[in-house]
Amino acid sequence: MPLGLVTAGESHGPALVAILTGLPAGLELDRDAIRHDLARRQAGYGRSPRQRIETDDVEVLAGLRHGMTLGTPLALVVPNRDHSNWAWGMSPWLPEGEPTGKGREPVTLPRPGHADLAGALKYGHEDVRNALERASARHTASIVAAGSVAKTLLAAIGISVSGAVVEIGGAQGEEAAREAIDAARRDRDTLGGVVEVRARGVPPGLGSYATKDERLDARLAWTLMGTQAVKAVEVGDGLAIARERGSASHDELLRDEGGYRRETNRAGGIEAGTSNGETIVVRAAMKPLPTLMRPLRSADLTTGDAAQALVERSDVAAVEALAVVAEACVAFELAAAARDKFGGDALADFVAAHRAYVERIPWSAAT
Ligand code: EPS
Repeated sequence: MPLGLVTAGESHGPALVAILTGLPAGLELDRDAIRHDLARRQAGYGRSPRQRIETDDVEVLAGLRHGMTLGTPLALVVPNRDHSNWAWGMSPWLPEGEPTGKGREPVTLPRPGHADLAGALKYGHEDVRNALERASARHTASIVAAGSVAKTLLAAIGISVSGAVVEIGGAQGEEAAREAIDAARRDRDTLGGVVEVRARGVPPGLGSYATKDERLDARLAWTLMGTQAVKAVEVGDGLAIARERGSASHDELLRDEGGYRRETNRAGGIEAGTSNGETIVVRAAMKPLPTLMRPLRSADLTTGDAAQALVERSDVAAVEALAVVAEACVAFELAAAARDKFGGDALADFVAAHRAYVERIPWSAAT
């Protein structure tokens, strides 16, 4: 059974849900580690006042007993605390009683850059809210919960994954980034940015050149591009080496008693869709958030009249959150690729297969 993930949940609905399949039995999960990752995703300068309402936590409904995975589907739930303010507006069933709280009025002013218009047209929604609720980056809380579990599985075979901010609105370094966010907030504007994820301890041979579906770089690009607001993905020095010669852009192979090694890592740890034993390095670029306090031009969905786009409570920048989300995405795909390589419906078998493999090949993890 390959490692799989299905998520569900609307931004202001009762909860977000993640169901993981194919997790080996016998993996000990740490509730605090998942909580820690959920809190990391919520932190960051420039987030919306929504984050003062939410204190994300995880509930487990299935697949775990006394902290140990059972080898059965693992069902995770992250409740939306803000739902209490939207209980009528986002009621799963036809609500009873007088309309009350948020979400009563239909939204008909699509925001440029958001899912609003495409979603309303595609699905025939007259209330844009029916599209924007699921498209919301709130969804990433369920991805982070699943990614946290994936990181625990990877840790069992010595792989660690961490995400970091590279730049926000073109500004590098924390102080410059804060200033850029403050300036954008003053101008009632938003910012995007770039994040980087590094995975250490990945042995050669995860993924494969055999088919497109198996290529590890394709899987990482898929999961990162599938994340809200991401518009570009880069593996290693992908963009820079497109302008250089081959002699300057490939990582030469050296061999010592530890096995093969490279002095450079311009390939970002992946050659021909297969991990090569170096640290995996991927970057994702995020567009500026489309909910603007000084809205762009739009046209009303019902009347067709020119209007300004919807103005809602929103973040100024969520690049720090993306660093945590991208880490979770990469961790999940690496865990899936490791599960493909090492099998193991029981954790001990997964670990033993990894050990036998790394003993067979001339490679040792960098220290
Ligand atoms: C989001 C809009 C904002 C963000 C939200 C993503 O939500 P709200 O409209 O409720 O203020 O806060 O992100 C989260 C709630 C979160 O937990 O990350 C959007 O439109 O994508």
